[in-house]
Amino acid sequence: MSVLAFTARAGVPRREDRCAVVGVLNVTPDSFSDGGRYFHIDDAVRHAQVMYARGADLIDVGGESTRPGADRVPADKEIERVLPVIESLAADGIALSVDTTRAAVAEAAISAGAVVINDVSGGLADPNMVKVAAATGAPFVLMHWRGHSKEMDTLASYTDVVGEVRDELLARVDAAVAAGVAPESIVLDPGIGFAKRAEHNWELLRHTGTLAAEGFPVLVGASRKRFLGALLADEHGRPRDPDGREVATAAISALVARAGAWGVRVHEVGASVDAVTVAAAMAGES
Ligand code: PMM
Repeated sequence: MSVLAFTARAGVPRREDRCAVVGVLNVTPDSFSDGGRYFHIDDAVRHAQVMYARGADLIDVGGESTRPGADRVPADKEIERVLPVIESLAADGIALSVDTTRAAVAEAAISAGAVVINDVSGGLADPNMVKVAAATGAPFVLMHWRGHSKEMDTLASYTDVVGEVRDELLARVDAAVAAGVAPESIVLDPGIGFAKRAEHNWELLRHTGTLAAEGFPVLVGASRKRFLGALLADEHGRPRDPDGREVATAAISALVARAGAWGVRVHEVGASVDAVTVAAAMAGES
């Protein structure tokens, strides 16, 4: 069970004993690795309860797929997907974040009991998002983003990916703070796989400590992503299926935990809880 208490206006809680683990709950028919599996409320709620029991500190509920090329979902549809799940899980005392780029969805989710806003666009997609984050006082994850799913693969152009991602994220921090978001409620995320090619993802992961040195908690979401499928391709160059990327995901969880990440966002919670627990023990933290 989680030891983290996410409270509005109290900043981002940190675990003393290990890196936090955020469980992914995509209530969508089309996410890249678990699309459709938890589209029905009962399945979604049950899966979240299992992840929580396995040690998730937070469950990240999303109603719009962000896989490359995905079509957008209207806001009312997104709300319709996530709200019943959030209401049910919040009633069980489970800590929830809402994974959305829309202010209206974030606002509805927080009213329904979510305690963290996770915006993969870092406040860029919807100008009202920073205002909602400021008004609610909820911890606010700003992820590095350059454009919606349809166009993001064309935006993966960098000369210094680590420096550019850091500077673009810090610009989003400035925008959030200017709108009234407290700096202590901000979490930064390098946006693995979003407008990034494999080499960019590896470079960013290698420099997790550089982003963490900015002083904000850092969340890393590498779980089952395409670059792991490519790394683990078979002898014919066929990428490994998402379900077969779990050991690689857990390895990344251990390594970024060691490099100072605040949290990892993963599909298979148990494996990453074990991985970050090992990382903490190796570092002499637990
Ligand atoms: N990745 C996805 C969705 N939401 N949120 C954060 N903060 N960081 C991520 O890397 C991230 C995210 C896309 O992957 P999914 O299909 O596993 O949800």
